[in-house]
Formats: sequence, structure tokens, C-alpha cells
Amino acid sequence: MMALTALLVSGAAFASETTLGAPVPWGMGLQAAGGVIKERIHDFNTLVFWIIVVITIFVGVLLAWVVFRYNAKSNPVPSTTSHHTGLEIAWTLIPVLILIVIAIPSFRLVYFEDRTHEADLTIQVQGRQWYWNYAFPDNGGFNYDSRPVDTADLRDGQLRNLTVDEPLVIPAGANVRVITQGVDVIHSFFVPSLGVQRYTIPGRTIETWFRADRPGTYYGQCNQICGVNHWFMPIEVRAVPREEFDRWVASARQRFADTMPAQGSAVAAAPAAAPAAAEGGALTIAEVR
Ligand SMILES: [Cu+2]
Repeated sequence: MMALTALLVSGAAFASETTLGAPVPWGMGLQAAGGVIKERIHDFNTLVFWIIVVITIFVGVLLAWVVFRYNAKSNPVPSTTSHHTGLEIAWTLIPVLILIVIAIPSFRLVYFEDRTHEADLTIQVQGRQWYWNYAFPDNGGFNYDSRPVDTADLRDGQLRNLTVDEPLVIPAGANVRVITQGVDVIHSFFVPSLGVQRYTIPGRTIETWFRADRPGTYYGQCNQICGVNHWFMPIEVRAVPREEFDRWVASARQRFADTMPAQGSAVAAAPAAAPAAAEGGALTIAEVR
């Protein structure tokens, strides 16, 4: 039901083929999955949820039975049993088995989320007080800042405290390796609908990955209290088809050319072919908004 609501909301606000990874009013479950990691998180969550339901019902029934059957009125002469070997083995072994049933998929998921061995693309994420900086080392090394849009400046379809001026654009379906770095204090790169979360810690470089299997817009926020504007440090990931991503890269290489390390002719030559594509790329991004 929750997933259905999320789907309806996303269908209303965005084109039908895009997914919306964002909080929804009265949402109580996990956000809709935009990729494989979040799907596995959903599966694991469902498994643990039903284990909890069964245990809660079992303990509730047991408690009610003891209260009604063995209260002082119904059971004036209490049993003097102090040990029951069979029972003690059971209430030790069964919880151990339950924990094993939870632990195996849990560890599998932790290691799956941890890093990818087949990255199609590497991006570098820096949390800063109070905005994000994204770098594309595979695409010329340009980088840019991503800052939130003030509520007063929001346009139609933009989300309060979530929409940013320069989203993180990635190709849909690609394994994106994320390298996080800290600059000032600890921040945390967190996009719930893509199932990705990593600290950005000064003096450290940490790796993780994510994949958006469907084109769409996925929102997140800094997830580590990092100062007075921590609440206003949103993340907007836009997953687009490969061709659109390539157009965006061409445009970004021009717009953020001053941030690219000088690497001789390879970098300098690339923008020559780009102007037309660059405009197209920028237009497409604007259209989606
Ligand atoms: Cu932060």
C-alpha cells in the first residue's frame, strides 16, 4: 500500500518513466527503491519485520495466558518447579537459530552494499559546511558545488529543502563507485531510495557504491549533524539515460572547465566538439526540472 502511494505520488509529479525517491506525506515504510541495493534492503526489512511480528504475537499470547490462567485466584497453589531442562534448551536454541536466520542475509547485504567490483563510473563526493561538492575524475576531472534552493525561489515541482541548484547527474543502470572525502567536519552522504550512505571524514577517503536502475530523481540529505546548517544540506541525484548523461558531461566540462586539472591536449581538445551538445544537455536538464 505504501509502495502504491509512493508510485502514485511519483507518477503525478514526474513523467511516467521516472522514479521519485523522496519522502511522501504520511509515509511510514521505507522509500520506494530506485535500485538494486534498496531492493535488497526492502527484502531484508520484510524478513526481519515478519520475524518480529511472529515473536510479538507469540510473547503477547504467552503473557495473556499466564495472566489469566496463573493468577492467584485461578491458581491458588502455585507450582514449585524451578528447572526444566527441555524448556531451557529450547529457549536458548530457538533464539540462536532466529539470530542466525537474520545474520546470514544481514552480512550478505552489508558486504553487497560496501563496494562494487565492477564500477562503470567513479565520482568523488565531498561534504562541506554546508553544501556538497561532486567531482567526475573519469570525465576530465571537473567538479562543482551543489547547493540547496531557498524555499522562496522554488519553482513548480521542486521540493522544499530537497531541491538543489546543481544535482548529481549519473547514468541510470551504471554502477557508480563513490569516493567520499571530508574537508571540514564529518558529514554523511545519504540517499535512502538508492540505499547508499557513507560518512565523509576529514583526512580519510572512503569507498562505497550505488546504482539507480531506473531513471529518476532521488533525494537525500546530510545524515551526520555537522553544524548550524546541517538541516539544509540536501542531495539530489538525477539518474538519466546514458546519452543524456553524455550530453550533460559535455556541458558540465564547459561550465566547470576552470575546475579541471590541466592535462594537456586531451582535456583541452574535448570541448571543441561540445557546444551544440552542451546546449542540448543543459536544456534537457532544465526540461526535466
Ligand atoms: Cu553535513
